[in-house]
Amino acid sequence: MRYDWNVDEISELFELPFNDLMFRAQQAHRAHFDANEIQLSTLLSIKTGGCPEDCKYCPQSSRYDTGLEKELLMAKEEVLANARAAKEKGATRFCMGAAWREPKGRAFEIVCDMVSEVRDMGMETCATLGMLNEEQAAKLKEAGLDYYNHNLDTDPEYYKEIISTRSYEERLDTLKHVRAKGMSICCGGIVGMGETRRHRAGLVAQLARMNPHPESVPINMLIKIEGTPMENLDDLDTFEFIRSIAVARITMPASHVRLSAGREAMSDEMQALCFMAGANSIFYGEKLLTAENQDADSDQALFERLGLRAEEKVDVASSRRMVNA
Ligand code: SAM
Ligand code: DTB
Ligand code: SF4
Repeated sequence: MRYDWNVDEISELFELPFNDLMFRAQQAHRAHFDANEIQLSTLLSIKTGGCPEDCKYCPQSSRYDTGLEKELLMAKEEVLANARAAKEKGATRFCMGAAWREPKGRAFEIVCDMVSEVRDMGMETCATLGMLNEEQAAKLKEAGLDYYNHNLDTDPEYYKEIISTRSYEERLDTLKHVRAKGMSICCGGIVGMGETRRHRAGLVAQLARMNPHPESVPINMLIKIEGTPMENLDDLDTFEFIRSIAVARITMPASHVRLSAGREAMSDEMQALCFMAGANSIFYGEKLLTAENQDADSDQALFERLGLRAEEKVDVASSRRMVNA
């Protein structure tokens, strides 16, 4: 496994003829995975809107008028009912997201309880709650959290165009605490935010230089939300999105690369190309956090047409041993 990728090398991958890039990605994919299996994660927003951060893409920032109603922390029973429904539909991982800068006080304790109870249902647990300190990471681990999602979002240089209220370094610190407490990392970014190809290569370099690599790498296509500063950006060339997935697959061959936000606007053919480029995970269910997603029925129909299968639950501890081998 390589952890020394530099931005020039990754830019060269982006420059490859499309067919060559896809071939390289498929070789990497098949060396580590069954290429016809897709991991299914279901998201739930457990605390929506009113976030003090200024992430320019985000419908949940209180700085933009996106028409979203700010809500209180969802009741535990409702969260558990959602997790049960997700499990019944075939999801193996349940990810709870909160529009917080960082978790605090009683709400954090309640989230830890939610994590424990979802894990007791036999699902993998994931949470995305903003920045964590060492103590919070330890508490989540103790509660039974398998994965923590915290994205780098973009290249370190381009980052200052997107977010001013939290630094890149702070993000890396949170990831360090998560890793130190023995949880798996879900970390990726967004493409289509007006960045250059070099910036996309820079984001992938940040991820692929982590040792070990993040176990899950969500690649999000920007959803242009009305009311955010990004609502009128030009669309990214769809092949460039597929290339980003392929480059993530080649540089982090044993990680689950997730075709994440933006799938609702993608054709079946586009999604099939993303799977061919090495994506082997999706968000499954009608909603992401606040935005629409493909519905489960259309995903099942697409899987049927492509001969894809949902991945069975893997033992997190043993997959970690494989990654480190
Ligand atoms: N508040 C926490 C945080 O930012 O760490 C957790 C939730 S936040 C909504 C999780 C991730 O969703 C962001 O890091 C970003 O990558 C992604 N995201 C948010 N809005 C998006 C959009 N409009 N399009 C694509 N991805 C988006
Ligand atoms: C990730 O990388 N994408 C997800 C998840 N991690 C938390 C979130 C996408 C959010 C899209 C906008 C919304 O639903 O509000
Ligand atoms: Fe808040 Fe997370 Fe949205 Fe940023 S991405 S505004 S931190 S909810």
